[in-house]
Amino acid sequence: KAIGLLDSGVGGLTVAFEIFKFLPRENIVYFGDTLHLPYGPKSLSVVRTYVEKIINYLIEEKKVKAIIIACNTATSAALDYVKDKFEVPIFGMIKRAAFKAVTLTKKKKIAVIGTEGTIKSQVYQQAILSRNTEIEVYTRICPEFVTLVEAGIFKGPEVRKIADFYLKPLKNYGVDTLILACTHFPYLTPIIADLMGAKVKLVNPASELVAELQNTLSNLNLLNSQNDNFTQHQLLVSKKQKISTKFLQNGSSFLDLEA
Ligand code: DGN
Repeated sequence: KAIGLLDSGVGGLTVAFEIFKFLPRENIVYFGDTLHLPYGPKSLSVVRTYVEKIINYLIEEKKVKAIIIACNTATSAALDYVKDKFEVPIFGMIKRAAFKAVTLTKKKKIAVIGTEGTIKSQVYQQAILSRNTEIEVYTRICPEFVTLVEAGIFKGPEVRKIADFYLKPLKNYGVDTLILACTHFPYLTPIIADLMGAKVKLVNPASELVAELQNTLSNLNLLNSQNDNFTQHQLLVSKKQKISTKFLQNGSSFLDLEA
């Protein structure tokens, strides 16, 4: 059985990438809800209905053994709502990443960059403060990052200018830890890291998630073993039921696969 992943577009592939790297025996069914992209500016209740529908589909039609909501906006909107509604374990992007940032910050100043939905939901802020109330959390909504990544533009002067606009205030606040709280953003890691400077630690929630996934699936005896047959990964999108070349190119460039 496979693990089902969902996002609004190519962002969740950054999570798939971590799974391929650390749990190479696992098969993935990836659902990009390109019909409803972007999730970021939509109301959380609307996003919740999309997420519930996709989870239903992945469980009923694809028979997945676990679900990863590979999108911070969708996690903010729906994780608490869906997690006890289905019989398979459901994972989100946020808590572990927030806790990791708490352990990393020395200056007690953490920045969180994400979509409007994620930042306004305050889920990161609450998770961080639940561990340490002395931490100052600085947030920034970066919608253009999603647009750039979906367009396959990951570097160059245009990206640098937009990134500088978003990140400068956070740098000026003196944060020493930055959470990439949108699964689209790891595509832009080189520029973000360069602009923030070597002293600022970046947290990619996907890396934290994989550790949690491994633990939970192993406890439930759901990890694939050496004897399990390897079936192919599946990539599905909702828009016109077909995958655009752009989507494939973007995904492949991140995953380092042949397009
Ligand atoms: N990748 C999604 C996230 O992590 O929040 C959001 C992208 C979007 O739909 N705006």
